[in-house]
Amino acid sequence: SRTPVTVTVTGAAGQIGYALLFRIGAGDMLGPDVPVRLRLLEIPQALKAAEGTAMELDDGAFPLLAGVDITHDARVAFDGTNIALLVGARPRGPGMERGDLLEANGGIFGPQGAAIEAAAADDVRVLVVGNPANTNALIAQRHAPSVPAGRFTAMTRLDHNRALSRVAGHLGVPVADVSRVAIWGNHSATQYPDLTHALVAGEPAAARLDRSWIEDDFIPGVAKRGAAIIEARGASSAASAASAVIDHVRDWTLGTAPGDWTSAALPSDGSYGVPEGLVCSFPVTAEGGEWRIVPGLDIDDFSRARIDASVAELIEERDAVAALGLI
Ligand code: NAX
Repeated sequence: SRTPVTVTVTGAAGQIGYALLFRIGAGDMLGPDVPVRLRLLEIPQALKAAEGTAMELDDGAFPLLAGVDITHDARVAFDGTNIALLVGARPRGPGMERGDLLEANGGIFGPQGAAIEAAAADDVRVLVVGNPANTNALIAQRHAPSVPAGRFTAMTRLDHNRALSRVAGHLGVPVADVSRVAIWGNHSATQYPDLTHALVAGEPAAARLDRSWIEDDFIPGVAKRGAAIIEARGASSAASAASAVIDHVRDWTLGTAPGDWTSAALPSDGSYGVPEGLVCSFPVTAEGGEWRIVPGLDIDDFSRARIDASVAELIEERDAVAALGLI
């Protein structure tokens, strides 16, 4: 039997953790032949709740689950880890300014990046879910200089999946018929969900979509979907976010479908005019365990302005954390 893959989940006692851990245990993330050892990182006040979740994982009797360790020490949590899912973050509290939020999260993601640098396996792959996800990923990446920068990613797969589903619902087609949608920029309200290159059953989607639907319904509907979920459910997206984590890591490790792409935020190589190093969402493919930004797409004026606006926000966040000495 194979050596288990070590997967670290931070914020494991939170609501995304609760949905995510059982999907991992069931083998949905790495495939049905890959045993997994889980490491749960939580803050001391939440360790007891994490232990409760671990008891339920035991009760799942998952054949692929080789063990569950729980700790509040990042060095222990990331020791030998192959896949690090950074879900736990500091939420914005009442009266908290954006600078306070960035600083509080810098205090989490800087040390976690340093612990990954010091302790993780050579092949470590990192996905940041905790918000502000792109900039938290940038902070962690800068604290792990010997890990290839491209191993640090932030999650825009939930936004991508929301976009796929919204197009499919609008046109009355199965989700599987929709391909080549893209999320550009920041995982925030400035993100740009792009249908310019989208296909429906292999044909250009644009031919079947009104410009006004795209601009007045689709784009704001995807960008504000998180708020709509909170309004309806009384809590932020959790199971859908966990499902997007599963999709992101599965595609990263096993590869994207031929002819299609997905979306992920990763350090820019300068593609599409996005400043190098900025953790920005792009259309991407994965092969051999590495993401590649889809090259050579035509960017029209509307898309250019939307991408630039979201990138400008990422630059502001980067400059703010630099000014705070967090990177
Ligand atoms: P919860 O508040 O339910 O859980 C967060 C957990 O993180 C808590 O149990 C807390 O104790 C823990 N935590 C806090 N600081 C920690 C630290 N330093 N080390 C380890 N654990 C720590 O939030 P949940 O709904 O699970 O959401 C988690 C994060 O995902 C939030 O930042 C949220 O904004 C973000 N999201 C990101 C999404 C994305 O698409 N990128 C979508 C879903 C979600 O909103």
